[in-house]
Amino acid sequence: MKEVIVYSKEVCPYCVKAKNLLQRKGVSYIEIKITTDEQKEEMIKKSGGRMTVPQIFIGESHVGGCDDLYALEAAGKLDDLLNS
Ligand SMILES: N[C@@H](CCC(=O)N[C@@H](CS)C(=O)NCC(=O)O)C(=O)O
Repeated sequence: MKEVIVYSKEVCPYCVKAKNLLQRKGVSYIEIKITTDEQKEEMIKKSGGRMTVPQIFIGESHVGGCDDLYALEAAGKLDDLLNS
């Protein structure tokens, strides 16, 4: 399975929802809790300018936020992305 990275913040319902889906699927992930401007800038740069959390990366792919993650799952594409 590819490496999964979730940029999050301490108080963030969308982060909780996204992590819940990953946990339900048994996917382990690295969580980067943003506490510094440097971490936020890193996330914005890596995500092509997205300002909200969560931002989720699977391998080299930028998935996007929570809604994007659930959309991939609904389309039946998340497992392929995780395992390909
Ligand atoms: N549609 C986005 C919504 C994300 C969102 O609104 N996240 C909130 C936190 S739960 C946020 O980043 N607010 C701005 C901020 O905290 O700087 C998604 O599905 O990820």
